[in-house]
Amino acid sequence: MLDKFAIAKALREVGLLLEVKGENPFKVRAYESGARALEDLPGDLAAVVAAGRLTETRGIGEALAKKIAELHRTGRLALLEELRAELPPGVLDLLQIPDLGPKKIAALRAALGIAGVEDLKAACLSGRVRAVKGFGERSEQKILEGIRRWEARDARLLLSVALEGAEPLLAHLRASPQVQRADVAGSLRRWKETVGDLDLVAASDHPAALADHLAAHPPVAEVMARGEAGSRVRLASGLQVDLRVAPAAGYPALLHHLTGSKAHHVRLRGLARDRGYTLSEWGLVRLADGQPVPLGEEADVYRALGMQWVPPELREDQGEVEAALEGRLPEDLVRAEDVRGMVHCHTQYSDGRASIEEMALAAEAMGMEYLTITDHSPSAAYAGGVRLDRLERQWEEIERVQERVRVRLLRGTESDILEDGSLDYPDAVLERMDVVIASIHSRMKMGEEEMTRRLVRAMRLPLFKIWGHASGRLLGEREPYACRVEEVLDAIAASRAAVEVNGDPHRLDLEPRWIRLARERGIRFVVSTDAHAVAGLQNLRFAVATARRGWLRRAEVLNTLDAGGFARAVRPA
Ligand code: DGT
Ligand code: CA
Ligand code: CA
Ligand code: ZN
Repeated sequence: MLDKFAIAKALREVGLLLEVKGENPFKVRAYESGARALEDLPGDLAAVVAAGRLTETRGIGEALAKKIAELHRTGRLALLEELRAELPPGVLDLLQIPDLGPKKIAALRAALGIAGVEDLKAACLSGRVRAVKGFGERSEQKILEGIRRWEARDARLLLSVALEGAEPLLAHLRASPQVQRADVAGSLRRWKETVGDLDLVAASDHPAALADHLAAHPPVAEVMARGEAGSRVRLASGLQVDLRVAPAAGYPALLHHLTGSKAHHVRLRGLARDRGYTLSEWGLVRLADGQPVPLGEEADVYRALGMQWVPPELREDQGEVEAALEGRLPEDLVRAEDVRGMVHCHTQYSDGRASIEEMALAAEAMGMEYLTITDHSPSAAYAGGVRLDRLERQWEEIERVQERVRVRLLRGTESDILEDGSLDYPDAVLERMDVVIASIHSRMKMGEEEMTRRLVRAMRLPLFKIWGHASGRLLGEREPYACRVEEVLDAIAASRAAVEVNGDPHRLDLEPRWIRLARERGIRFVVSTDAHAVAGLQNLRFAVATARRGWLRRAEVLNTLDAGGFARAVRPA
């Protein structure tokens, strides 16, 4: 059965396809507004459909209600399937190109058989578009420019890249005397692994001056729009930034609104209505007398609705609303300041750039009590895996450096999980380590059955190990390998093992939905950096954020223990 967001998406697609076909604009718009109404529909969709009460919602008429019911019941819509059969899939992308409306698309399709953006780009580059009636050299250039912008807009950025763009911007805004407060909102504040665009919020009585101030920031390449409520700019890096401005009294509601997620908000709006309020970016308003509830902080929104404050990382409608209403949202989610040791760090012995001492001093400067030195094992030859003779030398060096630093150095390895599920290095060597991380770096394309068996076997080995970058995904580059994760988690729960939350911004692995399934099994975690240089130690914040998105509490994270406690908890033998 489809949920309301999936149904809304299908309705939008119908609207767009009808638009390309040149249908009556009112009909086209009905699908878009119907989709929006559906997304904001409070309560249980199944009940509303069953009771035939869809049409009670403004924006949903008789005809649309039928289609929603059909989608809800069958997961399909005959009309949508007809339209898809009639039009090539790429035309939806064409509609997204600025200045390219349905009429022009129809003309280009008829004259050149353009079926998608790639076709259109090629046609522009080879000068075929200018030959079509109604187009010219100038419009060809404009279309190419539009395609370039569309391509840039389509790309989602890594969390870390977005954060790098956001931090100086935020500092720039906060430096303005006309700004009382400013914060990051949107997916970045929720620490999502990728970010579509940056949302910033500022409290100020001078929105126009603030728009100028933002435009004067050197990384801003283009001002795309500006008005009383804020402005939208594009940075030279391609990152799009939405700045929204409100007077101080309206700031908490605006920050809350723009933090999202949309799904979380839909739930809160429903709750607000049940309690006699409306909640929007403009504030929380009592329906009875139209009076706004004064909000000093974002937390006041939740207080007024009779629920716990929900940390931004949890605002995804994944059960946090129910938990906050019942007061069972954990108050002790792991925080960066809880972490007492750096786990999963590489040095020059394998593919790291820093020496043992440099890593140690950097960890010490960050206030860490211990650091695990976990270079690659011999099988990872491409990454300079440490062979036995060099391992002896590394251990000697660790001993020497230990005399000069306060931070406790633990000797370990990131041992390859070999094809058959055994670990690299002989057992006798592994047993002499302080800590063993076990990761897959080879034969990642094996089938689900074989991969699951390989991992279950590795996790069941008697020595304690930490499953490293568990899913193997590289964001935007490599999908997780095929594997029945829950079966591996079952094996971990029954053996001596823990799971890593890897803070490398390309990985952020294990991802939150799997973390939650592991938690349910009582599995323990580490938050790690996978640092290959001193700078990589800063990955800790991404690991912590990802752990929080998976609802991990401090007590579930082994490297919140002191050095002695941690060493006892992870001792291999
Ligand atoms: P992104 O940019 O794709 O990584 O994800 P977000 O969550 O930053 O989304 P964005 O930038 O489109 O909008 C920022 C927030 O504004 C979003 O998290 C919630 C709110 N918002 C935007 N559009 C809607 C909407 O149509 N309905 C509701 N309820 N909230 C919205
Ligand atoms: Ca955003
Ligand atoms: Ca936005
Ligand atoms: Zn690795």
